[in-house]
Amino acid sequence: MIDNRARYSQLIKDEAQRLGFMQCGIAKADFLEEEAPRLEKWLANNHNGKMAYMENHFDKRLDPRLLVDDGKSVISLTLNYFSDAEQSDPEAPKISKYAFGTDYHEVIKSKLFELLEFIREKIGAVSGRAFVDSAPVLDRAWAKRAGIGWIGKNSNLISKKSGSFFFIAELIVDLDLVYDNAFETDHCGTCTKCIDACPTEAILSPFVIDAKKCISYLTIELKDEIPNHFNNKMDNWMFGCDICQDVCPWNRFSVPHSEPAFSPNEKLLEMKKTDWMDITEEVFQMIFKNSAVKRTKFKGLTRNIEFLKIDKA
Ligand code: B12
Ligand code: SF4
Ligand code: SF4
Repeated sequence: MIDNRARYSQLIKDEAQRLGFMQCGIAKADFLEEEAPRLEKWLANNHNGKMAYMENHFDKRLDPRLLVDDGKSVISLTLNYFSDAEQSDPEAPKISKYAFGTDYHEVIKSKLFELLEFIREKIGAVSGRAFVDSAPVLDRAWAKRAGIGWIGKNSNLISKKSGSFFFIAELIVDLDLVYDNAFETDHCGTCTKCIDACPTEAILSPFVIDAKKCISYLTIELKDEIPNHFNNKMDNWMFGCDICQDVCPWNRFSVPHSEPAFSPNEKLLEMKKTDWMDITEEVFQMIFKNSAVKRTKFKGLTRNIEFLKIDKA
């Protein structure tokens, strides 16, 4: 019998590239032994804060075979979101690059479904599921296993070719494929730029983030008031934070994405500080129509903007 695994793996990688994914690697679906005690400790220390969903499905998060019956392979995919566009007013409250355009969940899901459909068409009756971000899957651990990059001290997955401004997604399938070598080397070396630059000291030690202190958590995930002790520490971020990636030397190699759906909303880039301070729900709905920023709702974004007013006081 001819072993088709190599041919299938190549077909999948070629199609992933055609769909616009930046990198594609494949790992054997297995228990994440090294990550299990780290995740357990992270949760035990309540580094997840009020993200209760991180406590759910502990076993599934560590074993993809519990998510897809007879799952054999995890196909890891990355999609570039780097943009060199900037908000025109340097005083305007800042928004993370990843949220400039259309919500990435929508954009990536449709590409993943196309890839799964392609696999079924070319290879046969393959069972599988598509995951991006919100599922109980350790996206970065899988991308590392699939040979895409290493986990940096800021806990982001970094690729030597393209830095870290990319999303990670997976297809978990019941198909045997050829597995890439895990990325075993660390290229942070003695650098500590991300740890030194984090304004809220959220990077407790290399690789360990206390989400409760991270501006991304405070501005997006936290539904309560932002605690007062973060006054003057938010560095003018109103949605997400890019600091620990902006300072990373590996991001000198980032190139702007070519995904039309991620093109920045022009109005968003033009808004002046005063426009943000006076933003109405109507303007919010217009600018963030298909954006991930809708996640905070108008109420959440204005809470963040209000907090920055105190910040500047
Ligand atoms: C919860 C979450 C957050 C939380 C917590 C962050 C965190 N570090 O966990 C908050 C809200 C703070 C957050 C912020 C951001 N996030 Co987020 N987030 C997630 C989510 C949903 C789960 C992450 C998770 O499982 N955390 C649990 C902890 C335990 O995992 P971990 O931090 O990866 O921890 C590992 C390391 O600590 C490692 N470790 C511990 N000790 C050691 C020692 C050694 C030697 C080594 C090698 C490793 C190691 O082991 C742990 C287990 O694998 C993922 C999506 C997903 N499903 O994976 C996106 C995800 C990680 N986020 C993403 C992004 C883009 C961001 C932001 C950049 C957004 C922004 N601009 O505001 C920031 C970056 C902040 C930061 N420095 O991490 C991307 C990262 C892409 C990439 N290139 O890495 C992901 C993968 C979403 C996606 N699908 O693209 N996020
Ligand atoms: S995203 Fe910002 S607040 Fe969060 S760890 Fe990185 S630098 Fe710190
Ligand atoms: S800034 Fe330095 S330490 Fe931090 S992730 Fe980048 S290379 Fe690693």
